[in-house]
Amino acid sequence: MGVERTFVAIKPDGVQRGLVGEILSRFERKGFKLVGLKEIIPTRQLAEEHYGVHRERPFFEGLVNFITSGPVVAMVWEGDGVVLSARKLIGSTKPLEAEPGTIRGDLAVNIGRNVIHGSDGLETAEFEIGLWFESSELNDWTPSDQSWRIEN
Ligand code: D4T
Repeated sequence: MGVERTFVAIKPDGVQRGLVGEILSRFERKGFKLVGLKEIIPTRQLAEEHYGVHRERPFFEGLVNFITSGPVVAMVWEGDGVVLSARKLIGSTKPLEAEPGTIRGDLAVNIGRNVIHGSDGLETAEFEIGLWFESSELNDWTPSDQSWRIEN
């Protein structure tokens, strides 16, 4: 399938605060298609690979401790332009700078507890989907109302 996919994860703070349904519904209502979903407490190895680009940053250790501290809801969403659009739905990394109407703008105040992650580009999305999911965990399916959401 050549359709665009992105990786999104509700971090432990979002799960602990009971925001899973609220966040899922925003992606559903936008019109994207959920093709993978699971709850997982990440191993340190998974967390360190996921945040590998930040390995030298001072917040790396705390970030890995946090992301491995409890359940994460890992998702793959599909649709035209979904990588960039998901970043827009999520909002700025710093919740206090995130616009109202975005997930972080509405639901978070702290950069270290910013509720959700979304891949920041096509290549990152491919890497992160492969890191968090087996291909057998991803589903190709056609929503019965698809023709109402996309131009055919
Ligand atoms: P993630 O990757 O979690 O979606 O966040 P972003 O893509 O929006 O932002 P990022 O990669 O720059 O940061 C990754 C992660 O690290 C935390 N963080 C970041 C932190 O705790 N302190 C900091 O100073 C920064 C820059 C928040 C998100």
